[in-house]
Amino acid sequence: MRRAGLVALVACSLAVTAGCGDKAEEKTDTGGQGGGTEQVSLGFSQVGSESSWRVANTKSVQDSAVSAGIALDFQDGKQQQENQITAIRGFVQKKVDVIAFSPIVESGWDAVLQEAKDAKIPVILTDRAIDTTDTSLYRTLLGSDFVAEGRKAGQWLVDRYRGRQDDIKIVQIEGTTGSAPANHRRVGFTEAIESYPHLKVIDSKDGEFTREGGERVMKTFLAKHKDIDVVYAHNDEEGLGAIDALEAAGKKPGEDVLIITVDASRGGLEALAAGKLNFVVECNPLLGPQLMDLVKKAAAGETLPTRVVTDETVFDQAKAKEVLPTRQY
Ligand code: GYE
Repeated sequence: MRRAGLVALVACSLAVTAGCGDKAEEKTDTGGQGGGTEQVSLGFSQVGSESSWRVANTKSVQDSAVSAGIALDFQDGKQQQENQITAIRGFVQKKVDVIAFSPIVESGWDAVLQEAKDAKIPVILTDRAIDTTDTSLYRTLLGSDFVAEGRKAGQWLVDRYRGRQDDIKIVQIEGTTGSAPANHRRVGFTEAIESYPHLKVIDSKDGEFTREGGERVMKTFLAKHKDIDVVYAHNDEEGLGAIDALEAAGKKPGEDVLIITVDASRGGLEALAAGKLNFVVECNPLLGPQLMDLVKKAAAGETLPTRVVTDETVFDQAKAKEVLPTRQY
């Protein structure tokens, strides 16, 4: 039985409450940190735990649910879309008040989201977008602008090699194939460099957003291509994996080969401060507090903005050293 329902049942048996059993009366007053509002139940399906970004995101969602007084049903998708679909179906059966999820890939969600819509449960996308023609299947998308992140990475490269005429050979380690951040970070980067024909992407491969994936892909690039100048990795873990592969091949990451990554997690910023990465674009995982606000509004039947974009910056070595002592993740 879902938690809100269980709490309501206990409340009903303890007090004579007019209307117990009503859909609206099923919820109960949480008091305390919930600020006296009725307890809302949230089903949340996470991608997995592939990166420190993801771990920080999970913690942010869980901590914020506690402080917002929201009953969270957290399900780990373990990198599989089928697991996420099963979780969402489960949320519909449990009749949670709101469903939120971070879709591992962009396509293939229409059928299950239609089930949520039929059950009148509002859906909030967090972190990653979906590809659908029916935007009524979700209420809002909270998260970063991945195209902008890709552009920032590309722009840094344009500035770094301004005035150079010789070919600069770039390899790209992409995030999970079919995911919004991989698709959009590739598009933004390509857009930023496309008017500079000497900036050449000579190879691009999926590193699954993991350190092992980044290392494996970088090894194949090193075996295949001579004189790689730049690595553009779609997240810090893949960049750290590329560092491992370069060092194993006797090369100096950050000097012999420049590396750009996205996320700005502690591990990424440490490698940047140590001069092994050269530029890191920030992607903020601490979406929990904003998500809980949206959840409460959705549960109250309020209209949500269709898109909520998070504020983000970029880091060079000096800035990494400056923020590291207080970095939360
Ligand atoms: O950049 C990466 C994670 O979807 C923004 O997923 C997120 C990405 C993040 O695995 O580290």
